[in-house]
Amino acid sequence: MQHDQVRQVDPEIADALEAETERQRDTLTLIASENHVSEAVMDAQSSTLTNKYAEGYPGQRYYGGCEQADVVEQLAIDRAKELWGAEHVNVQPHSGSQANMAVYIAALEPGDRILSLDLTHGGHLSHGHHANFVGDHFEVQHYECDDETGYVDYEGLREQAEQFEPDMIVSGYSAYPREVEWERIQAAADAVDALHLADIAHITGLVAAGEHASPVGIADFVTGSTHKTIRAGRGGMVMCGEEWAEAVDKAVIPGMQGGPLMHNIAGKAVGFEEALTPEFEEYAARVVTNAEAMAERLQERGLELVSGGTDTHLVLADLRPSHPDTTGKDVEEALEETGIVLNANTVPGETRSPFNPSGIRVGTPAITTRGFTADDCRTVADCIADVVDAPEDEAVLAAVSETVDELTDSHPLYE
Ligand code: DSN
Repeated sequence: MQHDQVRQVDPEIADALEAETERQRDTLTLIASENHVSEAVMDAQSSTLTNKYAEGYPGQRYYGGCEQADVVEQLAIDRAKELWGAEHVNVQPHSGSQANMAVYIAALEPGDRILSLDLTHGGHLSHGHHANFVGDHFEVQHYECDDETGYVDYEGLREQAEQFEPDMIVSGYSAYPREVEWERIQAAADAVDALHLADIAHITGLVAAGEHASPVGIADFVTGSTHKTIRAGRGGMVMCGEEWAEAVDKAVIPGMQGGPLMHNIAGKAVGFEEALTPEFEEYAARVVTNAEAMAERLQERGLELVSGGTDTHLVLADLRPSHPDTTGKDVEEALEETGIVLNANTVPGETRSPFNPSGIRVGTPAITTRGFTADDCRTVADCIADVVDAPEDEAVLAAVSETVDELTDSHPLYE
């Protein structure tokens, strides 16, 4: 991918952009939150809509000249409604975290209580971590996954909700390999009269394609990012019932944002159009079967997986039982040398620091976009296992690097 226009003005940035495309081509993106959007989505994101201010909503803007902005945003909304079956959708949040922020602004008062999954068990910063503004502005307690099973401790969550009496329970996770039981969380919320926010950032595409149960129509609010498994333009969105529509829209603007990023909303609309096709359903199904193949092979190679497998797009391996002296960071860094890019991750019952945790998180959305099959994923799992076994062995790293080259050559990207 050439950046000739940029090059004429700014060769340093052109070099970096071209090198980034090369990096994505020549490496395997296994970061579970990343994907490779289509050139159509990127085309929309680099359109003249980047110039346009469009505060307000379609048909009700504070600025003139919003005719095309209205067309684009309305299409994004309509397509999102079709994909997820929501009554009301706001596509303006700049990210998934800001989508969550909009819900807190719409539904809570400072000091209200939030019950959410602990970050080290697979939660997210924006769910109330003490280092995030949410932890500062609200009283937050965390529920956990069961250390033994790796599944959300739904019973513990229910008991904690009864004691803590939260105003909101947050579900939906960043490093959770299993299907979330939305109804059980809703029942815990109903029992204490709490609102329920389901953050499906990681699994938007799986939910849209019916590969994961949907919380829409169960939880009061459903938030997501739009560039992960759904593979659309970068950003976030909020879905809710009509009763919350006005409060959510007001929370987004004027509550927390000014002008929407209309070029990104165009990218969301284009990606949503792509996701409404049968091809996308096939893609989402393959994301899951590829993750299952990866999980199976990693287990055959002696790695212990949190929850013993996966129902989703990601696998979380706990290195402690099989490789007590190897950390997630050791593996992340060694794999990066070979061209495999994933992230070290905390695991339930974490005993190390979040900067050098005990696990690795492996996701299949991006390699599935490149056309990887289940067999390819087993090969990738072997590469990972080889490096976990010998992260400092140069011969092993060289052999894995060669396999990565073969895999990237046979699955070209952005030709
Ligand atoms: N950074 C994303 C992830 O990797 O899960 C979440 O925001």
